[in-house]
Formats: sequence, structure tokens, C-alpha cells
Amino acid sequence: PNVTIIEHPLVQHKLTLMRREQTSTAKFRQLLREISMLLAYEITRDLPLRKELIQTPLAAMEAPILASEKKMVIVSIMRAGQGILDGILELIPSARVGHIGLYRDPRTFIPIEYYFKLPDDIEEREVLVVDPMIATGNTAIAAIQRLKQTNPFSVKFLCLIASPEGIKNFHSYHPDVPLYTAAIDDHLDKHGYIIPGLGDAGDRLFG
Ligand code: HSX
Repeated sequence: PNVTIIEHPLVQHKLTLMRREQTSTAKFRQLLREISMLLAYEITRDLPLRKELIQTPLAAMEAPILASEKKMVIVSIMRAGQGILDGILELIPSARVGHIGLYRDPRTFIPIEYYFKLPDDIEEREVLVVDPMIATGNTAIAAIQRLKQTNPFSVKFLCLIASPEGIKNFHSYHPDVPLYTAAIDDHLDKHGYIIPGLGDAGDRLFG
């Protein structure tokens, strides 16, 4: 399937610190910001460059610059996506930002939309959707379904931890959307939590 595991040692190390029960909210927040920058760095490896004629203080040169005129859009799935968004914006400060508000019904696990706002010219932009966890996959599926209605130029999905069940579910709906994750964990429990996971990402981030 269309999944990339980002195995960089710094990513793996920080993820382990985030998983630990004793990691404080402040530390968790800081780690999520740091790990998000590293993940964004890996994901943007293939961004096309073009040459631009510039002038340094000493000479003219043809220098590489990002080819796309249009800034990338980071779409945060609220609320835990905010932590990843903050990190990525430190690395790509000119990125545009969208928000999708979805909460998971605790009984049926079905995601309910409560907010949706994207930049206007989405048809011309590459979109990166971010949420720390893909558990059942239902939230990610709903977010991408909703996003596809707006016809973005391209879409990728970034999370920290995914379950095998969630990935399978996600790709049965969106085989065309590349998924990037720092880890694929063992399984889902009957409450729809990833095991071993890191608990509820939103609670750990915001308290
Ligand atoms: C958590 O649940 C995460 O941040 C996601 O938004 C969601 C993942 O659950 P699922 O829809 O994949 O089961 O709040």
C-alpha cells in the first residue's frame, strides 16, 4: 500500500519519549513540534525546484528555488492536528492553512464534522493533511472525502502513529492518497484506541 514509515532515528527517539506515560504536557507539546519539523523535512524531499537568476553581493548566479508559485496548504484535523501544524509552520512559515473539525462519536466511532475552512484557491495547491493518530481510520477517511470535494491539486496525509486496521480502512477508500507515518502499531482495542500508542493525543497535548 501507499504508506511510508519515516524511520529517521531522531523521529523514532522523539516518538518514544512522547509515548511514555510520565512525559508532561509541556514536554509532549515540545516533542510534537520538534518531530513535526523532522517529518515535514522528510515529506518535502521531493518538492520540485527551478532555477532563478539572483545576485549575491559578489556575483550573479542561477540558484535553486521552489518551483511552485503556489504555497503549500497544511490542513489540520482539529484538535490534535494543531500540534503538528505548529511544528510544520516553523519550518514552512509561508504555508497556507486549513482546518477541519471532526469529532469521533464515542459509541459508533463515526466522525461528525463541526468545522471546515480552507484557503480559496485550493485547486492549484498541494495539500498536506495532518493528525497525529489514525486509529479506526474513520476520521482521516472523512477528512479526505470532504477535502476531495474541493478538488485540491494533490493530497498527502501525515500522522505519527497508525494502526494496521486504520491503514487498511483508509486505503480502501483513498488508495490514491500517500500516507506518511512515524510508526505502525500493533492493533486497536475495543474502544478504538491504538495499542500500545500514546493515549489520546488531544488530551496529552492540551490536558
Ligand atoms: C484522535 O482520534 C485523533 O487525533 C484523530 O483525530 C482520531 C483518530 O481516530 P479514528 O477516527 O482513526 O478512529 O482524536
